[in-house]
Amino acid sequence: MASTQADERRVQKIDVLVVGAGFGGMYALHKMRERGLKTQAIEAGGGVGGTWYWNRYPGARCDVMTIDYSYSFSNEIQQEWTWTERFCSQSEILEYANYVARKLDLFRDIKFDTRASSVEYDDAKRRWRIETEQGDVYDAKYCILSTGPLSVPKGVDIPGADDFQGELYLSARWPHEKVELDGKRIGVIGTGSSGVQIVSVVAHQASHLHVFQRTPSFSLPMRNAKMDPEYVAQIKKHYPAMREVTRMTFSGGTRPASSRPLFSVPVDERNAMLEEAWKTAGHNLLGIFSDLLLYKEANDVVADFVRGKIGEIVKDPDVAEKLKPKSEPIFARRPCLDTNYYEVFNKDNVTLVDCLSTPIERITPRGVIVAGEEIELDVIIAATGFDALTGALLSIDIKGKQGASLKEKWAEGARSYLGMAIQGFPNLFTTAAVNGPSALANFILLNEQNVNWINDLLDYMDANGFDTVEATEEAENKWLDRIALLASRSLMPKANTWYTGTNIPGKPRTFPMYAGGLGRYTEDCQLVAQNGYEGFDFYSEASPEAEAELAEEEAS
Ligand code: N01
Repeated sequence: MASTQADERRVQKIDVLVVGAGFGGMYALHKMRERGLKTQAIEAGGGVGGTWYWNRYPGARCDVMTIDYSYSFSNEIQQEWTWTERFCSQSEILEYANYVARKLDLFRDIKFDTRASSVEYDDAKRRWRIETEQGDVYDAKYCILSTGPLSVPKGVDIPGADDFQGELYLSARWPHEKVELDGKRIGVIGTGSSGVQIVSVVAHQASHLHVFQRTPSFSLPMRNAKMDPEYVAQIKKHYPAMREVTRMTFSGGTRPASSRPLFSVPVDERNAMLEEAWKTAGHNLLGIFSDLLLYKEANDVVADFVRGKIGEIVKDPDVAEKLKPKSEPIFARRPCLDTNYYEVFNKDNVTLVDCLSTPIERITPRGVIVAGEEIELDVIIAATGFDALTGALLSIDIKGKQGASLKEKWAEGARSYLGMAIQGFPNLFTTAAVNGPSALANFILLNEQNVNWINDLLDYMDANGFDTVEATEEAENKWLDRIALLASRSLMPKANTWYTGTNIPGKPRTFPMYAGGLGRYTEDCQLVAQNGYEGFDFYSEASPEAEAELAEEEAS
């Protein structure tokens, strides 16, 4: 931590530094300011909203219902804001984020276009020194990392990508200015949630669209619709009570969750339930039986049902067959929600390229080579995913006690306690991060739960005269055992996805998220608090040097 005098002059001394101004960072900033702490947030993007700031590709839309995907901490906010659609567009969610930021007067304490480069613990001062790529230096007692699970795009790992002379866009770094796609020859690489949404829209704009699909995804009909004002009024009237319930559910939302295992339901009734879910809202398919993520044979029934629907929609049997996912259980990779995705493959201007049998060999100045043939393109859209869960945290040089690096600590996989605290990194917190439910739960409610829990922890510290808190190694180990146990019961670790890290070459294969649901996770966290913040070590005012002196005095 070499620093010059000039460096020291520009150090800004604050209580809390929050990294990220997505929904987690925004709430963390608000809550820390509310408790009277001098708090600064920094954000790499040019505005608030996190993922919704960056992912502004055509068709970008949330796959969680808007009545759930919104802050619950302020009844004023949830009464004042009115969503227009069941599943809202990226632009409306971004508007919401900006509305909240204005309402809470957050902008004055967020520095945009500012990316954290290093976060280092000073053992002697028991404080964090945070440096940014833009040259800011902060000296903070606490650091809250709300960097998001899906914020580092994987990019295009295909030879020749730099040679392409046409327009190449990453879905997760979509330009702010209008991109003209009408009448162009477009190639979309990747068919996860982003790719599926893009394809469903640009198929109607392109002169010809090539969809480069490696692993097919299961996609379910979103059945989006305008909100009925009477329904909105009913939700608003009962919002506070409704939130009390939803934050203790598995997903953190109003999606149905059944306690009935699939084979407990007679076949006719079961089929009727599947049809009804498909017709009304595809995501209900995940919740109408209790064992779809636990029992492969039950999962197979739903997977077969969806494969059957693909076969019914897509007219060309060869194309339909290629679109049917076969290698992984349904829901083991996050299901996509779409609007007429499979239908676009019936259009004459859409060609599916099966990259499992014919991989993209390289990108050329004029297009893409597949099976030795060049497909000429004006535009390539890469929806190739993210270095998820750990990518954003590990892109910062984070060093804890005695200079220990987080990168080394996490070389074999992420290790933290409750997904909020890391042994060896005192007074540093993460929200909605790896080792918690993260992207498996309603992201906004999870962030609220995390920030509230951290806030309560700080209350406890204040009440007891502690100034430093650190997770113990034992607690971290036990927590990781719990995560592993929950994962071992789930089918989710079976797939090669960003959940398991297998989409990034060299990343250790793990299933690092808490698979027990938001409600159970919340109870686990509550229990830790009730047991006097079991699994944490606390220290009081004295610095380590002062403590060492005291120990010496006592010894003599
Ligand atoms: O990323 P992904 P995403 N050649 O990793 C393919 C959330 N989200 O951005 O699986 C060819 O799912 C890759 O193929 P394969 C949501 O949680 C939410 O789409 O590696 N293909 C895969 O098909 C989601 O789960 C919303 O074989 C290549 C695709 O790219 C998460 O974000 C919307 C390739 C990547 O899919 C991530 O979704 C969007 C290559 N070299 C995202 N490299 C909503 O709320 C990669 N691929 C609706």
